[in-house]
Formats: sequence, C-alpha cells, structure tokens
Amino acid sequence: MRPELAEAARILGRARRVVVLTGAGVSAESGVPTFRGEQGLWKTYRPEQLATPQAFSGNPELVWEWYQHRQSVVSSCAPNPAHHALAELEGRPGSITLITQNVDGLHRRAGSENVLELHGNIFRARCTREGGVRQFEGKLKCECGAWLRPHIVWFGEQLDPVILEGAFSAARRAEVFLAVGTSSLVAPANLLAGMAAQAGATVIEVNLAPTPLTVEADFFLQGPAGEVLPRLLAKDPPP
Ligand code: BV8
Repeated sequence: MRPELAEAARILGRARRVVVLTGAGVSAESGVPTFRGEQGLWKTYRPEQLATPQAFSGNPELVWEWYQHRQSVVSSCAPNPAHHALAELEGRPGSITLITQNVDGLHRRAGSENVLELHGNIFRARCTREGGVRQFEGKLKCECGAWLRPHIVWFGEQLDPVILEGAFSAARRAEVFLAVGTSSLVAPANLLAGMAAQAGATVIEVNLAPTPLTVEADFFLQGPAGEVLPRLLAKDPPP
C-alpha cells in the first residue's frame, strides 16, 4: 500500500468522528455521469437551461423530461465498491456522517443510513404550491392541480436549512474529513472541508485529479474511488 494511503488509513482507523463528503465522482464507476467531466452532464446540457427555478417555470415539461431521463439512467446503475466501503463504515465504533451532493440515492441503496442529501434526491418530487415531498411516481401534477417539481436544489436556491446545519455542525466536530469525488466548485458544500480543517480535522481527498481543495488537504489520494476507498477504509489496513 502506498505510504500516504497507509498513513491516511491509520489516521482514519483511529478517528471516532468521521465526516465524509461525496460528489458525482463516487458514482462515476456505477455509470452515473458526472457534471463537469469529459462525458459530464453539463457538456451535453446547459445547467442554466435545466437546473434552475427559471428553467422550470419557463418549461416544466422539458425539465421533467431531463430528470426522468436521469432517473432511468440512475435506476439502471448499481452502487459500486466505493459506496459499499462507505456503508460498511457505519458499523464501526464512533460516528460517521455521510454528506452527499449526489441526488442518485446510491449511498442508501448500498446500505448507508446516516446520509445528508445536500442537493435533494432525483426520485422525490414536491408540490410547487403545498411543498409536500413524496416519491416521484410519474405524475407531473399534484392532486391539488399545481405542478410537482423535482425535490432537487437548483442553482440559486437555498439548501434545506436543517440538513445544511447538520452538515456544518458535523464538519465542525470532525476528527477526519474525507472528500471523495467532488470538484469542490459548488457552494455551500465546498465550505465544509475548510470548516473541518479550521476545527483541527485531518482532511483526506480522494479524486482522479487535483481540485481547489487539494492544496488544503493533508492527504491527496489520487485514483478511482471504487479502488481507493475499499483499501483506505479496510478494517485492518495492511502495514
Ligand atoms: C446556494 C442541480 C444561496 C441538481 C446542482 C459565484 C461564486 C461562488 C458561488 C456562487 C456564485 N454564484 C452562485 C453561487 C452559488 C452556487 C454555486 O456554488 N455555483 C457554482 C457553480 C459557482 N450555489 C448554489 O446556487 C447553491 N445554492 O448557494 O444558495 C445562494 C444563492 C445564490 C447566490 C449565492 C448563494 C445550490 C447548489 C446546488 C446546485 N445544484 N445540481 C441536479 O440536477 O443534480 S450542483 C451540481 O454540482 C450537482 O448537484 C453536484 O452535486 C454538484 C457538485 O458537483 P460534483 O458532485 O463535485 O461533481 P463534478 O462533476 O463537478 O465533479 C466530479 C469530480 O469527481 C471531479 O473532481 C472528478 O475528477 C471526480 N471523479 C470523476 N470520476 C471519479 C472521480 N473521483 C474519484 N473516482 C472516480 N471514479
């Protein structure tokens, strides 16, 4: 095992308060397209056309078409070893808070229970008039007659304050902050690692390529999450 991976594994093994932040990169090996990569979603679609409240009020059918397309893509994907390694962490002593920017629901499908979905969930919808959240079942209108919208946080929209406060307080108490597969470009999710570092946490980043977080991280473990995480989080990391 590479020395920095072994050292990071040892620090993680000793930590009792671990916070993990995941981005689209943790689901890439499951076949879920990322946002900003070569095959990224934003390469084929323009986010301001599809992932904003203005886009939805201007053309709800188009936005729903895009999300239903993404639902079918995600439904055909399965959690990969990175998701499973993170789910297995929950069985260990100490507290693990899994914060995800992903809306694909793959952490829960892998067995993670303590998940904070910062940007919502692509399989849930909410009424634009009453606000009620429900599993999406194909209907685009609420019983009250108003449009349903994806229960997703779009650009320019506030995140759920309770979920966000949960993420902030976990980051402030973390002993180790593990950032996996995120470009660290989107706020306020990209503030969490700095908050943890400020509170004395060790910051470990797992990514294919450097990001704006890399210079701040104590460890940068370069490689695919599906290969690095099972080794980093192994129960008895090899010496
Ligand atoms: C808010 C829609 C208050 C859901 C998303 C100017 C400067 C700074 C900030 C702003 C600004 N103007 C506006 C803002 C705020 C804005 C923002 O941050 N914009 C950015 C783009 C500049 N944020 C917001 O609007 C948020 N709300 O702040 O409210 C406010 C309001 C207005 C103005 C100010 C404040 C709402 C943010 C949520 C937006 N919703 N998506 C959907 O359709 O899915 S964001 C979108 O990006 C996704 O949700 C995604 O989760 C998120 C982050 O992307 P990543 O997950 O990191 O994915 P990405 O593709 O970028 O990167 C993948 C990474 O994985 C790469 O690093 C790659 O190398 C790596 N990787 C790939 N494969 C692997 C891998 N790593 C490991 N293994 C692999 N196999």
